Amino acid sequence: CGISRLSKFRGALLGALLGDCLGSPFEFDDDESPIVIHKFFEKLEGPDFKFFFLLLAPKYAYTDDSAMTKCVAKSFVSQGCLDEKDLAKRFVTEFYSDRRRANTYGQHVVDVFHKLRALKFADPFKPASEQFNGTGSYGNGGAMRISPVALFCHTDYDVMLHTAKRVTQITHTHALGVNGAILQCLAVHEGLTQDPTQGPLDVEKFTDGLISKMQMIEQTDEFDGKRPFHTQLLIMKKLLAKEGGANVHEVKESLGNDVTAIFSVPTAIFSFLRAQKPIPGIETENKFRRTVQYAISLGGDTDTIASMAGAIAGAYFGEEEISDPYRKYCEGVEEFLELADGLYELAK
Ligand code: F2R
Ligand code: MG
Ligand code: MG
Ligand code: MG
Repeated sequence: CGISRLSKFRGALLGALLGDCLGSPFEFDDDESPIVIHKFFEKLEGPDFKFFFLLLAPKYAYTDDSAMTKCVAKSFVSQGCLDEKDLAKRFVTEFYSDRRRANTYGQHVVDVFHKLRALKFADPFKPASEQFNGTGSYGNGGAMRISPVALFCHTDYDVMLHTAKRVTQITHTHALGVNGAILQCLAVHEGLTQDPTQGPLDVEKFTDGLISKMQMIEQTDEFDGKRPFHTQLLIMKKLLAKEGGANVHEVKESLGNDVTAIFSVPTAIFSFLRAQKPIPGIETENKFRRTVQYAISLGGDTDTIASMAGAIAGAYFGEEEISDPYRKYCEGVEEFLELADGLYELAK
């Protein structure tokens, strides 16, 4: 591959972090127009903004998405294996020790943290299984933190699926929550294995690969004979094939942009794939920026959709495509790069 594996590992974690930091100011601000978002990105890259930030050096803060991604990566690096109890403890410690970020978490996942702590982590999956009257959460909180699994398990597909499931089930046990995380993990993994120096990405092949994998993974008995993610991916494929590109309205309507995994993970994957070609109103040649900016312009759960899209883009392009301003103005960059290096060392 023309891009080093280390660069791809760093790109994946950096992409997840920067999508979260840059998307978070717009989360659920649905009146924000794509023009305002474009100006936000132009300003970040512009000279005035650089000067302003050199003087004051504030940073765009990360939210629960990156806080939990960090825990997953740290657990792998410190334990050298999947250790569910260790990971559950890290989620809980992170939540209770970093009060600045407490209100960025999902409304109900906090109950899991309370119970895990109260039960002294005796069974790291039990509190999650009790969510929503025992149906479990189908929020995107499992998918938003899954990128380290694609890195840590990149050489073994079956271990990767198993690990993605277990990492998710500490907080999300609903099949939609789990399969959403698996799909996002597969997309990051696919990004890692493809080589952008060998010509443009084969968008159709990328999509078909995910479609056939989800067809195998989704158990139809859980959904009245249906395969929800498989179905969403087929819709995504149709949108990608549209002459001149699908408009934002139809993307939001059909793929969604909310906090559920089913209506956000395919949207993030779509953002990455759509950004392989120019998008009207997004004037940049940089495809990492195009991916993240487009994901944010879809509105709704912008931090999470941009974070997931950013992780896929970063895994595909490597860290070289992620330009300086974004690194400089976002919180946590050094720590995430160190974690990517740690995962790379484990994977060597
Ligand atoms: N929480 C936020 N952002 C603040 C919310 C802003 C607010 N809505 C506003 O308008 O100002 N972001 C973070 O939360 C998302 C990840 O959430 P997670 O970890 O999946 O949490 P949870 O609580 O488990 O699920 C989220 C919601 O999904 C619905 N839901 C899930 N399972 C359900 C079920 N079985 N039955 C019914 N509803 C279910 C609930 O509404 C949950 O609250 C990310 O966006 C992250 O950035
Ligand atoms: Mg807001
Ligand atoms: Mg968040
Ligand atoms: Mg969010």
